[in-house]
Amino acid sequence: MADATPFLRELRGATILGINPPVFDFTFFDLWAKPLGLLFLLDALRRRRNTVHLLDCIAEGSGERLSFGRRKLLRKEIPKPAPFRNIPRRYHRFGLDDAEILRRLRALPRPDYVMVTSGMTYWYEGVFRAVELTKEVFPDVPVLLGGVYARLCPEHAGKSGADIVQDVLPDIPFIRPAMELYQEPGYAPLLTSFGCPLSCDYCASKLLFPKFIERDLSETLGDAAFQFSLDGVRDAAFYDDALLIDKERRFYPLCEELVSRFPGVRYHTPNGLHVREIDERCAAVLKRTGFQTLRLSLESSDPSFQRKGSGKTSGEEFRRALHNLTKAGFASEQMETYILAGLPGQSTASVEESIRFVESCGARSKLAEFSPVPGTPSFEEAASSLPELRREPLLHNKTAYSSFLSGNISPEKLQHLKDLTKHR
Ligand code: B12
Repeated sequence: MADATPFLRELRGATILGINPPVFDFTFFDLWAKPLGLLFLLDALRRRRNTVHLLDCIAEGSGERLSFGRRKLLRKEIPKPAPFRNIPRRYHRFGLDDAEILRRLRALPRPDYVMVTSGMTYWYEGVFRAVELTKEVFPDVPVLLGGVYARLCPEHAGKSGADIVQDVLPDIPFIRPAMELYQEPGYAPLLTSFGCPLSCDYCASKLLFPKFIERDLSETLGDAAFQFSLDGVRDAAFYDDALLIDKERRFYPLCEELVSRFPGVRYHTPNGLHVREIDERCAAVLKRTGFQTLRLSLESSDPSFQRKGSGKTSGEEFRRALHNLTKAGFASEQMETYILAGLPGQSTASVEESIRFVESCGARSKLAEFSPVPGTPSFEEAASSLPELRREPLLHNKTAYSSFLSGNISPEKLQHLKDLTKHR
């Protein structure tokens, strides 16, 4: 646990290898998932006259093309780790296998530093493996570990074998992600702001980015222009937590520029949009700009639950947003609505009611199984009945926690709810 920011800021003339580890999980899909923080960091380091390389164990192992620039991920069934022994679901390793990672590491010039990123807290097995394999090939090279897991579980990440665990936000200007390090980037991850001004009980955005930081319009546009100039990139996914907040000042001017400068690009919002913001004009702007797939954050139609979500939306607002989107020309299959399931104290009936409500508004629902995220009020609530959550981040796994470990929702009931969301 340390702050390597001053060191990163001063680093010049070094060779740096960035690694996105393989993922060990029950399920994982390429929902336009790129290691954005690491890619920003590599670009920033290169601007300081360092030489950078990337080993993305997920992207490099991917194959068949899917819709909207995504790819099918390499996947192999593996034995379950001990805490999941009794969970009757298949467990997989996504991305390159050990032999392939070793081969690729050996083919690279010896770096002066290795930067390993991390995603979900419960993906640490892949992180540990990446550090171990790196140390096997480059035993004397210092390894820095950063990313979501490192920041939310710094103590646990101390056991990764990395030399430095970066648990704070590096205060380094991020200009654009180094997407040209991919042979076939496929799509552009875009970000107009870091963090979120809201503070929902189940979300760690405030912990990861204590201040809501908006990027300049010109900066985001420069970033987009560069990424759209890369071979074959016709799709872009926004990673923002609060894309539509203050939309008149930020989002609308951005869209105006995007339409005129990059016609034909298709946009996606895999991270949910705030539905309260989707008034008639906003829906029309989304449509005109070329948004193709929208995910909407409802979480629940239950008012008592909505308070946990900062009161950020109500059923009536959702109905209105849906009406506006439909009127603007979005088809129901383009709009999926996140409904959270498996929270402590949440009844199955309330989840079912939320699903029915969403369908009655002409939209499709997408169940998001709850993952307790350390440092959040929902985590504390979850940990009061399952204290092991504090010791073992694997237990934060959404599939494992919500219906098998917590008993919050039985696997049969969860399946029933999933069936309700299936479409013809
Ligand atoms: C975009 C996003 C997604 C995308 C994909 C992201 C990806 N690349 O894989 C999608 C929509 C698919 C997704 C899905 C889910 N997500 Co999500 N997601 C995010 C989000 C909004 C942004 C991540 C991001 O790219 N940020 C921007 C970049 C710039 O930041 P960064 O990568 O963190 O990097 C920063 C630092 O860490 C540092 N850094 C990064 N790497 C390195 C390396 C070194 C060496 C150093 C020094 C520094 C460094 O640099 C950056 C700037 O500080 C975060 C919330 C957030 N605001 O971070 C949630 C978040 C990570 N997701 C979360 C959750 C809960 C989920 C889901 C489980 C939701 C659900 N119930 O279905 C699913 C899980 C999917 C799965 N397969 O299991 C949780 C974490 C859960 C956990 N236990 O860890 C978060 C924190 C949101 C929350 N609810 O609190 N997600």
